[in-house]
Amino acid sequence: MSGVSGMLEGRRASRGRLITLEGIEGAGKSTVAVALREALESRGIEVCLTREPGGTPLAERVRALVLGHGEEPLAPQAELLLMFAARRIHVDNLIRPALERGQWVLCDRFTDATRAYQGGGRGMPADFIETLAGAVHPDVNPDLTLLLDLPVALGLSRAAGRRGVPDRFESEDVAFFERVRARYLELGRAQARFAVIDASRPLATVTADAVAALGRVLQA
Ligand code: Z5A
Repeated sequence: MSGVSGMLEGRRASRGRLITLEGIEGAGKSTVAVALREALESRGIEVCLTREPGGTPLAERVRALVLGHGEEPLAPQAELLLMFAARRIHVDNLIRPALERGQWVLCDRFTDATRAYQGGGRGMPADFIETLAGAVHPDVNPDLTLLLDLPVALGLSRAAGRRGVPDRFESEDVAFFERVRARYLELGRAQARFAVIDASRPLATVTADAVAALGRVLQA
């Protein structure tokens, strides 16, 4: 191997992986993310666990704006742009630097949430979302996406168990979450980077499947 190609190989080998968790409310993403972190760390892999919208102090401020009911209406276009504004901050200030250090990033929601919620749920055009995604994070995309899928009624009942004041999304009706779920499943069928996991089963079973799905990127 020549010097330059050897260096490039080395750089590729040391770059981390981006693993995203997706699903409707109450699917178990946050719970499963913690189990995945433990599974990766037990293999000696350094993990950065984060979430969207948010993940850095400034992006968390955008999260508060977009999830809060606030005093003024928030049009779907404004909501979409705020999601991508928060994402750009998150990618620049946390995700890309972590990947470049060789850490594996576990992200509770990423652009597939925008495709599902703002695209499927709110009806924003898919091509506009893809244009924004291409502009905001052209170089950072998931290596693996775990879609935790479950019936809407079950997700909402789990989430209701630990809810305080409902945020702007939690206040949506069942039909909204059915559209979100349907879009997630379309994405899951269309792209090989997805592992779709039946999240209606007991937590231990769901977690075991999620850890098993890591095999795809551990071997890559
Ligand atoms: N949003 C958007 O619209 N566009 C975007 O681009 C992005 C986000 C990035 C905030 O997300 C909102 O932002 C979100 C979409 C929107 N709104 N909604 N809906 P969030 O991730 O912060 O909020 P969330 O999805 O509502 O989180 P969540 O309800 O906490 O869901 P979860 O993380 O998937 O679930 P969990 O906290 O791990 O589990 C919920 C409960 O169920 C808990 O008591 C668990 O112990 C229990 N649980 C979990 N799994 C099981 C199983 N298998 N069996 C039994 N009980 C279980």
